[in-house]
Amino acid sequence: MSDEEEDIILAELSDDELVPQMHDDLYDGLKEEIEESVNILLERGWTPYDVLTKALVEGMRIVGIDFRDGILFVPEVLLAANAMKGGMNILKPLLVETGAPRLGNMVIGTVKGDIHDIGKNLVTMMMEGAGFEVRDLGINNAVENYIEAMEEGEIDILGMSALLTTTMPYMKVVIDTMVEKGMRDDYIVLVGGAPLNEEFGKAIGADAYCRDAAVAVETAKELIAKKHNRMSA
Ligand code: B1M
Repeated sequence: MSDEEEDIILAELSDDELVPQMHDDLYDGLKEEIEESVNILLERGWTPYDVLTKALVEGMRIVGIDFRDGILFVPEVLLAANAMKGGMNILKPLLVETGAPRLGNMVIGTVKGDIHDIGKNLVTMMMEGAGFEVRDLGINNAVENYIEAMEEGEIDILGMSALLTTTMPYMKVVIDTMVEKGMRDDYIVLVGGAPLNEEFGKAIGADAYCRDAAVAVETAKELIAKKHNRMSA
């Protein structure tokens, strides 16, 4: 860190200065600074969603570009992820806080071989905030974990996340197993993660591919409403 950077007083920056500073701090894995800045933006009246998307998610997008280009490596990206999680922990209760009626139950997890969980955690928060009850299975989930969790509770939606081109095909393993067990039609299956697209979602037999957490919420609401209409028809 340069001397100049050490002198920065975050609270004295305008919003237009603070947000790029947060992108830098995330890049540098500075968890405490990220937490302080998140609190500053909230105190200034920013919505938790705006802080999340404009400051944190955008910062992580920049990290992703330099990771791809070999400028950042795993240890640095882990620090960035840790800083991001610090910010997300402050936002979580605010995003989850809801007077919304219960809309349905979801099980979500990152697939086998994959340990990326920031996107999944974000989807979990937004779904909870929208009124869904979410059971988060964490990372690296074999098909058995998903099946067991669905069989254990009154689950409406299965959500799967994958961030690697090598792990995304595992989603099809889970869906095929659901078909084999005759349980596929009982659930709404939503998939997401940076390397996926709509075509892939269709090809593996998911109900929908969700580009981001907000789309996941909208899609879940829409498909749950359709399911209820079908059941009451
Ligand atoms: Co990884 N990594 N990583 N990584 N990592 C990517 C994914 C990569 C694209 C980076 C790059 O090269 N540009 C690349 C994948 C390349 C590919 O497959 N084509 C990659 C690689 C190669 C790897 C390793 C193999 C690196 C190595 O070891 N050499 C390794 C693999 C480990 C493993 O999983 N087995 C690895 C490791 C890691 C870290 C551990 C260092 C860390 C993860 C920390 C953590 O998650 N706790 C990490 C990170 C942070 C990233 C990047 C930089 C950021 C991912 C992220 O958190 N994004 C990522 C680059 C990128 O994605 N551009 C990269 C922010 C998050 C909010 O977005 O996860 O996309 P995202 O989630 C979004 C949507 O996708 C969607 O909604 C979310 C919110 O809007 N969504 C869903 C996600 N899941 C959903 C589920 C749903 C619905 C929507 O269900 C209904």
